[in-house]
Amino acid sequence: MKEPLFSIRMRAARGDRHISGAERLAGADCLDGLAAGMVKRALGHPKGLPDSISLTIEEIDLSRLMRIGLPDIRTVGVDSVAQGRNAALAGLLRAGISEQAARSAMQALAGGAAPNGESMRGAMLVDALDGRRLEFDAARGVRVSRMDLEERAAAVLARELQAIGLNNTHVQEALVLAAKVLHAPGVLAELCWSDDPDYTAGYVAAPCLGYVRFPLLKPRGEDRGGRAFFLAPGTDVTGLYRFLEKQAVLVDRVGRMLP
Ligand code: WAQ
Ligand code: MG
Ligand code: MG
Ligand code: MG
Repeated sequence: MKEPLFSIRMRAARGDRHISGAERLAGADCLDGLAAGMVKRALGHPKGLPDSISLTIEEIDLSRLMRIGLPDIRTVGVDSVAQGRNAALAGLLRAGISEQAARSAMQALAGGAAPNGESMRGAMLVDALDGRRLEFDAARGVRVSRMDLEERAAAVLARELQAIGLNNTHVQEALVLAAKVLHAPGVLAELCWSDDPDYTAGYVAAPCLGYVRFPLLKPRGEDRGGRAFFLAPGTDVTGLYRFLEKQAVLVDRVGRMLP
């Protein structure tokens, strides 16, 4: 990527309803194209037309750029939402999350984790032992940004995802986000399913599991979804926010596609 490097982020909402968000890193020559694409995406979102779209562009401090790899990817076939959620629960338990914390996070995601009963703009932070919510603002959550794929890694990933029929924006963006989250201090695991009504897949990610996808974690048509990051008890939450929101991360290698 050309220097200087910029963070470009979009967020679209209608009133207090979160519609869409996106975050990329790019050189100055790519910013106009990315901005146009983000505006188009916000205006064409299945959650409806936003009444506000914010774009933020900020230069990144390259001396502090961190380079990481993507987790390995695996898909677990499931026949129903109940089976998907049970399999995701089993994954979280294997990653060391307590059953209470895993179940209460799932319940929150299913019921709309924001105070207005809808999806949050960012992720919940959940104590991995007692299940307590630790984010500072329950509508906003923590929004992970300042991360992207390097061009060469993006090309390799697109080719490899293509080969298994998974080359879509949801998967690519979720992989990059999960990679950064798994490198965050104190995060033991992540649980996610989309808030887009036509996208039913979700995943559990953890250092010991990689990125494990489940094609059905919610019913089609459902527009409540979100993310939970499970934290080791005693994690410095302020420091975690700083890392997730501010630390620039470039993904420069892909993981394995596991059967
Ligand atoms: N930081 C924190 N939370 C976020 C972010 C972010 N950058 N982006 C989205 N979220 C939260 C927010 O609560 C959204 O409502 C929710 O996650 C869902 O976001 O392998 O598409 O972008 O097939 O709709 C996962 C499965 C797809 C991909 C996830 O999420 C696969 C997806 P979406
Ligand atoms: Mg995203
Ligand atoms: Mg997204
Ligand atoms: Mg969405």
